[in-house]
Amino acid sequence: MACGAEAVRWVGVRGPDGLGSGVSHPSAGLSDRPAPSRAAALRALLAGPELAFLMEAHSGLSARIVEEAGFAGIWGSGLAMSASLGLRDNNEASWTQVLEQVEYMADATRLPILLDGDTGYGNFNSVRRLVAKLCARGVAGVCIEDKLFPKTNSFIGEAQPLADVEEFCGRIRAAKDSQIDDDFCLVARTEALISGHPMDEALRRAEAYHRAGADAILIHSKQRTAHEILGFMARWGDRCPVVIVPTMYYATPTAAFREAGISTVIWANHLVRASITAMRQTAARIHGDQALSEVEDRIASVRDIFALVDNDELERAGDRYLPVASLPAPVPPPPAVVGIVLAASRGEGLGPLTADRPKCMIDVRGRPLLAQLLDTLRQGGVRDLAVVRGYAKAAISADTVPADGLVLLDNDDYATTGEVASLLRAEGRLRGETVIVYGDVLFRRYILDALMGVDADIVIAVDALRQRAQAARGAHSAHPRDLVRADKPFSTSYLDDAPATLQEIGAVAPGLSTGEWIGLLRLSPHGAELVRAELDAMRADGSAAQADMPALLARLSARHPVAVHYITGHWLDVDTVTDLADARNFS
Ligand code: SPV
Ligand code: MG
Repeated sequence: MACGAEAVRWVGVRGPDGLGSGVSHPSAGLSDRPAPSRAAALRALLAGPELAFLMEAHSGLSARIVEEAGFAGIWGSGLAMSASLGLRDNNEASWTQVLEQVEYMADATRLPILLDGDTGYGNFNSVRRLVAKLCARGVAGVCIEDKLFPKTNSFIGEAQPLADVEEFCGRIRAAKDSQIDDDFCLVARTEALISGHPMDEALRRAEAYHRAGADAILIHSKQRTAHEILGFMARWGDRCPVVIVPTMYYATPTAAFREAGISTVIWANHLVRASITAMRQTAARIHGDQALSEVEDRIASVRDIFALVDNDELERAGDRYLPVASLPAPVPPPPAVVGIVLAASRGEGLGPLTADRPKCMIDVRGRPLLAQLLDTLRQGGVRDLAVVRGYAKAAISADTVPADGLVLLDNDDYATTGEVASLLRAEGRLRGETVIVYGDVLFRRYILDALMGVDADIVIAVDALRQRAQAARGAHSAHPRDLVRADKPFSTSYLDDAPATLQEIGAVAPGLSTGEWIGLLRLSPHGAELVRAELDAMRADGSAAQADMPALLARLSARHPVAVHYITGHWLDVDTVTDLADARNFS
């Protein structure tokens, strides 16, 4: 029987034989040809002509992320798995605890997993039990190292004692005799170089392990360059596949490994290390702020968690297995929120930076501003997105911004028309809940979330502090046309939660302005109808071609309440080089 011959991902569900070979999804019919076992997949990676890569994972979730990234196989790192349990890489977790951990990983992905089996957790007998259990749990292979139980991580201390060669060969033979799947892979790792022995000893051991039946040799080194590894390869040739772990010689170009004829590179601990950095930063920020708003759009969403653990599958399974009467009435998904991004203008204030692209395509920290804006909109649930292009329109394309269902519309008269003319290009999309935004604006996602929650047909986001902040910096107000006067100013009072309504927008008289519109507005389905009607009226009276968005909002507010949602910073637009410098510091 093959280990883990799943055709589809299964979520902790065993086949009828209880050995993980079954297909959990009944829709995969009996006539479906079984996919090759995961052990066969690992064997193909190890023995194949191309340089292969295994990425570290230490949990079901990280295993999913490795698969999502496109890797073909997983390294079940002893260091990362023990660290994720808060334990040391000294066999503090028992081998059955490791088995449970790797089982979660196997359940969470379809990828072959090479488990770091340390020394095999004892002698030949513990290796036999380990290999049989790994096969039963759909794990594709195991790597054992020629050290003594309990092990110590290779990067701690010097001259760790090695196992006797003959005794270690017995562990290898015991492993190969215990595998249930012919393709199960045993990788024998020699620590000879790590322990300070000469290359001849490393080669002697590798040869002995190869003869004992190892499917591949892992040659480990803790040097800062790959000279030991390349020296080993020069003498080893192609006796059998060689696996390496370039944690210490990380600066070596991957091409050098390819040229040396190495079979497989293990990126051994980089996800657990990345998660430590991310968790530390997030914890420190929340602790310091005693609030969440700064971190919300820098971390994965709750919806992302649901997707990673495949909540949809559970829903589909409920449809199959629950009695119909007990099923909750299906809730239709909410209609997608429409997003219209007005990105037609060049941005004269940016001079040569916009010679070949509109200002929304200027790089801010390595990504065009518009790409970041689209990400924020999508994360906020605005999915049905259209961008109205104009100046240097070829610069905005599916190659340069995240396309995912994006519609590109053109205002080819951008040089002689205003923003309302651009909005008219997207008029047909003004149906249902709609967000309209300038293409050169970046804002934190919580601002969009808050706008979506305002109970009004038309609501605009207004910064109550920007003018004050600019005055304090000695800067003039960059956007007199976006100044706003509402019927009440921003208030920090807990008790003052009455909504504010727009009275005037444009060049508001000095001293009367209560804030600055940030270029972001949200419409309810009825609000979208009101805007369509106003656009019709503007077309009829001839003002549509030249009008800017504040002019449209001024007209709307004369007939309908336009709610003002005050914010205090956490946004940027890019009109000048100073704005751009600010944007580049906006993370
Ligand atoms: C592991 O990832 O646990 C390894 C590789 O064994 S190393 O830490 O380099 O020894
Ligand atoms: Mg290890």
